[in-house]
Amino acid sequence: MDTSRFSRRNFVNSLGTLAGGALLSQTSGCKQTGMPASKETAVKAGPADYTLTIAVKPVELGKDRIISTTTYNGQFPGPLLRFKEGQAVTIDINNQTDTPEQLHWHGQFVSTDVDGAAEEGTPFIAPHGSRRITFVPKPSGYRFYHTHVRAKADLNSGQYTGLVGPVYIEPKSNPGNYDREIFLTLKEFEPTLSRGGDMDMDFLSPAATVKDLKETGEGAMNASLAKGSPHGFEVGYDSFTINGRMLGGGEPIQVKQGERVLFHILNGSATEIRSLALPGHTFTVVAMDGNPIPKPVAVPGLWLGTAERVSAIVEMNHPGVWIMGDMANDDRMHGMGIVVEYPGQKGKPQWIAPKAFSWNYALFGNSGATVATPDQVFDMTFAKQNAAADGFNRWTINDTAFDEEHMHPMFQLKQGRRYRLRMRNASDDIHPLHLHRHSFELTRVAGQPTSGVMKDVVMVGGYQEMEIDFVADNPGLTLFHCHQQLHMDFGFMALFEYV
Ligand SMILES: [Cu+2]
Repeated sequence: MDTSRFSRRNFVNSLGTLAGGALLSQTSGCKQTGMPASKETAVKAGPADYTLTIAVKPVELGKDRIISTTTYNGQFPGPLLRFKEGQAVTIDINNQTDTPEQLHWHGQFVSTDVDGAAEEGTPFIAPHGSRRITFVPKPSGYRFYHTHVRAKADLNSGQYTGLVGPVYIEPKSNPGNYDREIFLTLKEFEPTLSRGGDMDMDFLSPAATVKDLKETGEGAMNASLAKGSPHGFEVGYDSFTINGRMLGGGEPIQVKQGERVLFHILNGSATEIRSLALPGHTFTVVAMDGNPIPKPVAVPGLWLGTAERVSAIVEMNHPGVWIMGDMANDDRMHGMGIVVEYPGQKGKPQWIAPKAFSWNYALFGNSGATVATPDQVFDMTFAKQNAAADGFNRWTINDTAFDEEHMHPMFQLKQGRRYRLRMRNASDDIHPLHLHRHSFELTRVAGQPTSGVMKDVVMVGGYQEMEIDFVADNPGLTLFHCHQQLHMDFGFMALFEYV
């Protein structure tokens, strides 16, 4: 341990307490990172608006179930940060761990200096160091923050830990027709590596696959297996939680008959796709990834890829004691659920599976609507090299795996132009693709045209295609990657640069 730094920090901390924090902020804000203040907003002196401290702490997932993991402020999920759209915030981020950290402001239009991705040039928060950032939160809606380091084979790192927390940016006006809001973060703990095959998930609609993608993907996989290679590593989990509590291990959600509850649901998983249903109730989706959809749509349940958010209103009109939980029985029985209880109702919480339904993003958009013609189309083909990276699958975009030697920007943007990404998935896995610092519009889902759904993560089905458009309106290096931690860590990333 670097004792000189340790003692200097202690000294500074005690001075900061005595002198009202002004000296502390000057010291910790710039010195340790060697970086100037954020270009978009001057870093203010004095106490920060928020402090987030990254440290390993015990987390109680349920009765007699305490684990140790890295957290924000000693809790899981990290504290709900409620910002006001357009009103600058100053945040101190302290890293009390032995490894460098990155804190990513997922879904916000911020500068590369604060976005929280080393690939874009955001400075690391040094081990036992801190960093002060100031930025203007935008756009309004449901966002989140999470660690953005590559974990690779270390399942005590990256988003396998508890480093996930919700953000809500209050719009300037809020016409919400609901009685109360409840934030739910879905997250697994106690990860382990396995050689198991992929989970068979066929919930996406349209289901049509593309012949040449399937031939390419299956050809590559069969060739690898024929050479005697096992399947690449996957990650499984021992415990499943909603807001850090396994089913039955936390307080039930108490609701009143007739109440309209707006649920803000985040899939905070490192690797898994989640689903959610509440027996006898429907979800009226009003926003996806925090962005209002063209019109509310009622569905029997929800599906969320890693990092996706859904905001949905549930009208409480079916009294009882219910389990709101994942439709996967095994995951729900290992904790992925929360009890919803009406007043005066007794008995064991009940689960009833909803009728089978599929998840079609186009259902939430405008059908038959035309979108603006893009200035340029980028073709992207995603492929898997089975078990090619020390037993892990290696992932490529247009035959290039992103790593320390291949960080060169793959795509060039001109400010103000509209671009289309034509994403083609030559693997059988579903990939939740994420674009940093911008949002995009879904324009074609597995061949079906749509418009009006603005997102920052979208699932692309196995051997399927998806088209998304975005406007290059936030200059600076921009990271694009699969949000599945195992995929992003082993090559599934690319950079856009503004030229
Ligand atoms: Cu992926």
